[in-house]
Amino acid sequence: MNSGQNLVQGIVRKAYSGYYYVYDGHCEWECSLRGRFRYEKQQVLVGDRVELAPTQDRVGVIVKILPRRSALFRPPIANVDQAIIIFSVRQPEPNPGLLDRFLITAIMNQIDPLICFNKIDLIKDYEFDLVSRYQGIYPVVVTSAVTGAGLDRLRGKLRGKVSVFAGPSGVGKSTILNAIMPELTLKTGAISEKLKRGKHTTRHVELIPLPEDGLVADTPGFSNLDLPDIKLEELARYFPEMEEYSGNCHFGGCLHDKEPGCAVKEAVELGGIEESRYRQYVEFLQELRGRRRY
Ligand SMILES: Nc1nc2c(ncn2[C@@H]2O[C@H](COP(=O)(O)OP(=O)(O)OP(=O)(O)O)[C@@H](O)[C@H]2O)c(=O)[nH]1
Ligand SMILES: [Zn+2]
Repeated sequence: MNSGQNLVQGIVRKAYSGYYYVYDGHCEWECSLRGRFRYEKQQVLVGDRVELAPTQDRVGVIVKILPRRSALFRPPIANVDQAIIIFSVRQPEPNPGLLDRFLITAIMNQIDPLICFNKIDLIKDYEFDLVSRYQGIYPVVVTSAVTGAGLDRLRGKLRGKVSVFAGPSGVGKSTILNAIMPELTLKTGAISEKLKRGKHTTRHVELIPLPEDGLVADTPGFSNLDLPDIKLEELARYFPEMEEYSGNCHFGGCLHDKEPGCAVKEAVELGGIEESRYRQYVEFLQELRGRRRY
């Protein structure tokens, strides 16, 4: 290969049977991998920033994977900036414990979480109590894919970033994606079909370019999520609202559980920390403790 050749930089948007589709910001290149990658067992993930050497019009060979900022393995995708964690306010009812598991998983993978409560058209009161559980801790957007409420705000949050839509099945992930890109409805419809099939075969991810800059991947719904392995004393880091207080606990290494003089528990009593979040923290603590015995 001619080393003086112009290389093109882009992001791997999808991978099918040995071919990688790389988006350079304007158009898509169908690429194979230089043999060396297979030899070195270096895996190219959707989301990877790569350099490709053009061989024909819109066809090339991936010659280099640029350093990854982050990598998720379920779904397999690299360099995600943010996870849009979508839960519906009804149908299905939201499960806050599961939402907290999604949050912890995102943070652990260096991905900024954004919570989206969808199907707001199904309830009367906009201030349903789950919003207050997260407000001020994580960005929260409230949407309805049916009425269009909140979709402009969500669109704004996706601009210029690589995002994944995550959340349980049936909360409206694909519907929102279609609603924010009306001009691509047919195409994304076809994509979600593929995604659904993907669930039963190999897991399949695809980054879809948004009309206003930014890439989004839809993922199949997860109905459960294992807590990652976290040291007990590190669990509080995944509850940012506790960090503000934990320095004032009487004991260094306080787990904010049964210890006396715990500033976190005091903040819960005084209303500085949402009690339901604290109870979830204690539940996770028990779960991680239980795991350690074996
Ligand atoms: N009332 C109401 N229904 C919605 C809304 N958004 C989606 N739905 C409906 O909810 C159902 C599930 O929507 P999907 O978009 O398939 O959900 P999903 O999260 O992609 O589900 P999976 O693909 O299983 O992960 C569909 O019948 C949608 O029409 C909404 O904002 N309001
Ligand atoms: Zn404490």
